[in-house]
Amino acid sequence: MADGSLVPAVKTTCPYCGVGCGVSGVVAQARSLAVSGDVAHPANEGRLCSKGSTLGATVGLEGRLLSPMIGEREVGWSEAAGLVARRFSQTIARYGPDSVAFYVSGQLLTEDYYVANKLMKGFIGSGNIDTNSRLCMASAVAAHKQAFGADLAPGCYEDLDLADLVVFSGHNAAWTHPVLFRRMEAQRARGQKHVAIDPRRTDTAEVADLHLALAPQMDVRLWNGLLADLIGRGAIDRSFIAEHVNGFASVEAELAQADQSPAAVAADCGLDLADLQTFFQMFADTPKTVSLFSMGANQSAQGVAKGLAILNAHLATGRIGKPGACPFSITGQPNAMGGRETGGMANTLAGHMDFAPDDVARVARFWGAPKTSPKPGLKAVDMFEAVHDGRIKAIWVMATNPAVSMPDAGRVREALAKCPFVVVSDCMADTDTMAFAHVKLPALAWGEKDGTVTNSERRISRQRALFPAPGQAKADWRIIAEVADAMGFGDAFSWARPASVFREWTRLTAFENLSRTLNLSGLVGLSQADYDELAPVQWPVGADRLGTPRLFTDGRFQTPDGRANMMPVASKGPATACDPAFPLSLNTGRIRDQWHTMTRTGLAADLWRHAPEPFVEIHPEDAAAVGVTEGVLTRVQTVRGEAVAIARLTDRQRRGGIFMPIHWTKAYAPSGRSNTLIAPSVDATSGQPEFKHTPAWVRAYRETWKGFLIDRRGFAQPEGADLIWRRIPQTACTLHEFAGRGDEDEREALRRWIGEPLGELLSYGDPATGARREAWISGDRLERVLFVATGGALPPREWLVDLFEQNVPPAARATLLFGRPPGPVIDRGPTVCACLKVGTRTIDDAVRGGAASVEAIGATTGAGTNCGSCRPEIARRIAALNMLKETQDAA
Ligand SMILES: Nc1nc2c(c(=O)[nH]1)N[C@H]1C(S)=C(S)[C@@H](COP(=O)(O)OP(=O)(O)OC[C@H]3O[C@@H](n4cnc5c(=O)[nH]c(N)nc54)[C@H](O)[C@@H]3O)O[C@H]1N2
Ligand SMILES: Nc1nc2c(c(=O)[nH]1)N[C@H]1C(S)=C(S)[C@@H](COP(=O)(O)OP(=O)(O)OC[C@H]3O[C@@H](n4cnc5c(=O)[nH]c(N)nc54)[C@H](O)[C@@H]3O)O[C@H]1N2
Ligand code: SF4
Ligand SMILES: [Mo]
Repeated sequence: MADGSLVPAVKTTCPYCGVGCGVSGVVAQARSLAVSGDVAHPANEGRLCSKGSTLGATVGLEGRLLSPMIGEREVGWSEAAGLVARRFSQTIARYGPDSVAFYVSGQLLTEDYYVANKLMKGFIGSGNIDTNSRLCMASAVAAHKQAFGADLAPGCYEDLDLADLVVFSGHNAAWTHPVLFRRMEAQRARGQKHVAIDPRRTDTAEVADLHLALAPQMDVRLWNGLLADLIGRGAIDRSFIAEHVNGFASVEAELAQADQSPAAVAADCGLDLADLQTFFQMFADTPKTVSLFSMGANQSAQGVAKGLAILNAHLATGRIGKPGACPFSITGQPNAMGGRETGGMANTLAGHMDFAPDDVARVARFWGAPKTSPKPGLKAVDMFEAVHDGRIKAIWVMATNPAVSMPDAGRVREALAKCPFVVVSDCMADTDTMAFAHVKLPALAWGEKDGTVTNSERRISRQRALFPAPGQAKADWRIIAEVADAMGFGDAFSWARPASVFREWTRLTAFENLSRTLNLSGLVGLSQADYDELAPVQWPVGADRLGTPRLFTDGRFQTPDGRANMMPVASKGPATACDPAFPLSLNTGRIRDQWHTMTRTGLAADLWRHAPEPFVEIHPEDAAAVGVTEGVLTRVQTVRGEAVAIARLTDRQRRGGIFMPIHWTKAYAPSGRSNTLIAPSVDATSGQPEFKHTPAWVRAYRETWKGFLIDRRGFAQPEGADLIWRRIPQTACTLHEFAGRGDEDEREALRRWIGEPLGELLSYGDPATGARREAWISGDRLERVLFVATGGALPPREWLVDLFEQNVPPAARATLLFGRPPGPVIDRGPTVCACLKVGTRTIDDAVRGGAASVEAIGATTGAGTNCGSCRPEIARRIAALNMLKETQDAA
């Protein structure tokens, strides 16, 4: 409020990861927002990570799509929705319902998801709606269905507090679920033990009690070996198996097909025998064990088998449905769960119903939709293949960026470019996928949307609007309903508000429900006020509306006989083996401070400082073998394509493996995109791609010149130029790093492309080498700095970047072209703590000043005291500096 009195906080939910933290937001003026963690939300009890804490920096209207567009023409909603409806209807009339598709996202709200699914499966009559959860959760879903009879996540976050042992399987929780990780870290004080199973020594693995750096894709071998060992020791729960589990004998028979001795298992997994035995012993000794599994398990051509192998170990030991004991598939996106509930996947119907004839008939009855699809549709990879070969002629993409995030992204781009009709709904105007859209539909963003999401522990929370809808943007569910109306299905899509959609959805979960665990009967008929006030609650929700924290407490599962299934699984290793041409296993995943394709976290300058450029991590010995050194631009090639990234040499990487982050796009680093490299090998059951392994090779890029440009505006890579280009947003300017292999003409073309800004030019050039330095100043405001070199080092960028935030002091003019301040050089080093903006130098100084623990660093510098996701990195710096000191002292 203008008079400065207290503005009421709005409680909502973070739009990023599946932890589902409660956020309390206070809107100051127009689009300015202060956020803090909601202390009353059970998922986070007031904590937020670096991404959640910087939400306020992402709610401006810069870069938003604010009006529907047909081609490059802004149009009204009726024209846009009318065209989408007409083209979809015509395509269906001519080629049948399976000639169209929706590709949706775990970042839609449950209400959006429900409406999209109702339109495609119920009224268009095709199963062709799939979601980016196919790239994320599909393997866990399939494993849950086989073992439990339905896609049911057994545990809850309280189990993570109560556990005595937590196993992280392919899960870098310290970076990807930081608030939960912090919660578990707190339990270590009372003795909770952590084991990380990951080929890389991630920040999660680094601080764990035990790290098993297994060879890529060997998880099934490891978990089968564990189960065999448990059976051998008599450490399984025979009475639980007798009462509640089918299939134990067939699993035992399958185990007998291979040598399960710890020595054989350790050898195949590339592990130290003693480490493996330590793990087996810890698991055997600890009834309260939670096994978290994430993308290192799911994103595999044997992702379902990996999940089942983990579930088998828990079923055989009866460690499920008990406080502190469960297998726990952790979800990535804020509403991955909601999508699974409402039938966002091509192979399920809404409300955890499948394509069994009875289910189809029931859903059709409920919807009054006799055309309801009787069969599943195409899964994501097959769906884009069908777009490529012309079977699908119209596709509508909502809240996901497949031109970046799908495997073999080059082929997906080809498919989109060929597709006769592409519709994209997004809140941002210039995503890589938007570039292919014939019709662009402006969606509400986080902070404007209103509805529900379900987190990893089945907890339904409200996302609430903080701002009014900007421009013409509309809620996703409403956009879909308007198109449905224009297609002639209006009666079934006539909700007035999200609460009306939610009520219909809850009624469906309860409809003729004799055995489905997913039942929201207690929320049926919620009034608008109740919906507005809805407190976070875990499904199933009965009449008392208290919800259900833990499933299977009575040992009953959702199978016909109420017993869980242990399923025999055999280890297969990677889908494609490495060979002399492609000797390295390319693994991909997330960095700490960015969210996926960076359309939103990319708006917060602070989130760029931890890892500003695409990189490839390589073991020093593998790098040495091909002449790649620390910090050089490096080509990474697979049979699918090539990318160029900065080499980071580290022994945290296994020999024979390399790692690239997934986040870079055409918008930020066209040649740094990981997914042009990824082969689309999928799990035969789940259809989930093997994102964690593609055979690859690396070589130095060997640029002939390089440079950087700091400008008030951001520049995309010059059209047609064969440069390695990175655009790195800063607080008051954009830093661009580039390199090329061409000659003077290439450098001149770049200068022409960027043009000349306003102001006075200070410059230095050396025609002999082609080196060039320019600074443009208007008044005492710095407009641009351009440095180009054909050899030698370039100065640090930090001081120059900082100058854009202030006036250029007269003394600085003299040293601008050296890139150095007149006085001592500022060098904060890369950011370690994004929340408190603390860099490596500050931390190193504190260590040298005597701070000997993560806590002491926190007390002196503030680093690590907010979300804590940098704590492992701080611990590593302390250890490294202490080691250095010891060696120096000894010498
Ligand atoms: N900062 C941040 N957090 C996020 C996201 C983000 O974009 N940024 N995205 C969210 C989403 S949607 C998701 S799905 C989650 C994902 O969360 P995580 O699954 O934790 O993230 P990833 O980095 O994809 O992969 C996890 C680990 O799997 C390991 N791995 C690779 N191959 C294997 C293998 O064969 N076996 C085993 N055991 N491990 C292997 C990788 O080395 C990697 O460290 O994160 C969520 N949280
Ligand atoms: N190599 C490799 N590839 C991977 C992975 C990997 O580990 N390795 N991980 C995979 C996984 S687990 C995931 S989840 C995917 C994620 O990949 P994507 O889903 O493609 O990534 P996002 O950047 O989250 O895309 C979300 C898009 O929706 C927009 N958006 C945000 N909110 C809304 C909204 O409310 N409405 C609408 N209409 N639009 C909105 C955003 O601006 C953005 O363009 O990537 C997958 N790809
Ligand atoms: S852990 Fe971070 S990204 Fe995930 S929900 Fe919480 S604040 Fe958001
Ligand atoms: Mo994900």
